[in-house]
Amino acid sequence: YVLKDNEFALPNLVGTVKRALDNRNTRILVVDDTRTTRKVLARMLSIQQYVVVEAGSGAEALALLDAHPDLELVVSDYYMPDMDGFELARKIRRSHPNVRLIGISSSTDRKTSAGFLKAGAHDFVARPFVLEELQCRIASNVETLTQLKRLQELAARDYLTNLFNRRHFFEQGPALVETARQAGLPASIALLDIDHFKQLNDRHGHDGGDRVLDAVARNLSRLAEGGTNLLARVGGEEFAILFRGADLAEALRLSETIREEIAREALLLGGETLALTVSIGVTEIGASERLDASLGRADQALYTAKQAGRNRVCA
Ligand code: GH3
Ligand code: MG
Ligand code: MG
Ligand code: MG
Repeated sequence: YVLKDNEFALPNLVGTVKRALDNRNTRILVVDDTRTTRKVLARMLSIQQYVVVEAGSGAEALALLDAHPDLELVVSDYYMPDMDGFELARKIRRSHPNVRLIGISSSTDRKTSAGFLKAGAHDFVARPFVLEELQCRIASNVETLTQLKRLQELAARDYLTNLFNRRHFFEQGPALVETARQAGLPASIALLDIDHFKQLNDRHGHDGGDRVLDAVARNLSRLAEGGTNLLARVGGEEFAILFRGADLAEALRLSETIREEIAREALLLGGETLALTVSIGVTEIGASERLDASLGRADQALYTAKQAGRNRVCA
């Protein structure tokens, strides 16, 4: 199949295609044992500004997907010597469930497209390639990827503060603790609760309280969100920080700094300067301990801090 240069002129794009072209940073993996086919596809796709990576076999494709989590879309041939497209599709669906997969089928053989769909592919493109069909099928899959990412982001965030929410904390926390363990490092949790928040709500209304929560969240992001920490709003006016690589002593030091910074910050609300303080309970996460058990212990330490007069850090 020989592509003439004028075939690359973009037709009048509407809807899906147009939107997907706004998401051109999508990385596409093209898998085909025939170099010529790979090059034709790669050229058609890179003309549309997608970033294209090529693999000459199923094994190479799987290795590339393992090494590059930013590869989100795979276009795969069927006939390949070591591992055919169906087997590759099944393997990708098992090992990389978020990757979109498009099979290449010959337009004279409908069984290949059916086989790809049965093996878990999301779509297929027929050969010989027709530029507009390829564009549209790629574009609609890219759009699905974009929407999924948007939904995942929404599901992980708290609407008021835009911090990670409790669900995300419990979904991602255990894996973060595990990476610390594998590196031989400790991990700790701090549970932070705003002092006398009810009074603040009573005095300034629920909206005022919300603004204070947002301000505290922004402060915490600045103080505690970083490469090795996981910060989340885990309750109404409760926030949790998972410190990776910090033992109890280190987590106590970090929490004390956070407490001081928040107490120092002057918050202006309804023409009034608020003296806002927080209490923090800290605990080190035990080996192979469940995250909710660690958080429960941090909650007990928080209770101790409240009993001892608030605006303090306890273990
Ligand atoms: P303590 O020092 O013992 O923590 O006292 P407190 O008044 O902060 O007591 P508590 O933690 O039990 O009160 C939490 C209050 O936070 C109760 C609830 O009405 C309020 N709250 C929870 N979520 C929100 C929210 O999203 N917005 C606002 N404005 N208030 C909230
Ligand atoms: Mg082939
Ligand atoms: Mg509370
Ligand atoms: Mg409170």
